[in-house]
Amino acid sequence: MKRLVPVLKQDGVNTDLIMLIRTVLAASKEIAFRVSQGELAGVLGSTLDENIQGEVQKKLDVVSNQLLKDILADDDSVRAIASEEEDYVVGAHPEGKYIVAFDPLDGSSNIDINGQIGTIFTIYEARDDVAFDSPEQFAQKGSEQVCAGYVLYGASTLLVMTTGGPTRCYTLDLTHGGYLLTEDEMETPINSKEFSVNMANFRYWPQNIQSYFNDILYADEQYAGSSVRYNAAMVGDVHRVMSRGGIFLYPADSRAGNDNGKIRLLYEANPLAMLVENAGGLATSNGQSILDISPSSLHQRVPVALGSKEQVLEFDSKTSAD
Ligand code: AFP
Repeated sequence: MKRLVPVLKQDGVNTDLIMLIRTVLAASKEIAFRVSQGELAGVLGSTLDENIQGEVQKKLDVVSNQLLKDILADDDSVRAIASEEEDYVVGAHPEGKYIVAFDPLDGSSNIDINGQIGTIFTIYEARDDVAFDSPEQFAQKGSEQVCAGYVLYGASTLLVMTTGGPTRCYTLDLTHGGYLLTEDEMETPINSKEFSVNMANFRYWPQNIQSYFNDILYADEQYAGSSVRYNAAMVGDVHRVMSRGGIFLYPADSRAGNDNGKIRLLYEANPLAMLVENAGGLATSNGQSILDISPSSLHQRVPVALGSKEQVLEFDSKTSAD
């Protein structure tokens, strides 16, 4: 099995970016170790704090955020850092070539039940036309990402990553501590009968989304035999969708603060959209390509539909305003 660095070299990735990816992954291995230790590492449970999203922070969220921030701030190639757990951009090295954003621990409600959780990360080239630590550094479209990936801390620890080419899957080999290539090119099936969505939000959805689900659940015979599969960790749900097909949905709803849904553009939607599309799937927001959205703020949220191409196209056509 091939190791990570030779694969990246074979993909023509430049040395600076390879080194930076290795930095991110060094932190991911520390996190994987703490996840595997669970209660023994003292990382389960909540802190008394809330993050910028108004969510209570879990201890592992805070530990993972600190690990990533510290290791990235030490890397000369990093100009600025943004994290779902930080209110503001963290400046690093004014001459650094790259900016890095991450969700240190996605799916944190799963931490205490030993469920799937993950780290999502994205890398862009730094902009020279704005201050090194300005939020404008991160106001780049998802199509500008030079690397997107996630590490899924599940039964095994998986790295799913693209540097512009195919989406590749690696497995953490605990015997030598490195990621080994286990799936050369992930391919999202073009259609399926699986739906990944929090159905309990039905009452808060606009009418077009409710009608779409009424068809699937009750009305339209072509959907007989469908299943709903939901983890409450987007990283796990998207991994399933990419592996065996399906659609992940988090629409806008009528609850306070959810007029654009819950998923953050920078830390979740953009990296996962790039991974899904480079695996042959599709990722949209209100019918528009997620990767074409011009960001308006660091912690912006967007409605999300991503996964099997035909299912996403069908969702967009059935729910479009026209
Ligand atoms: P946390 O990491 O804050 O737990 O949020 C996870 C998440 O953003 C995404 O990974 C899930 O798909 C979604 O929230 C789950 O939200 P609901 O609990 O509202 O279904």
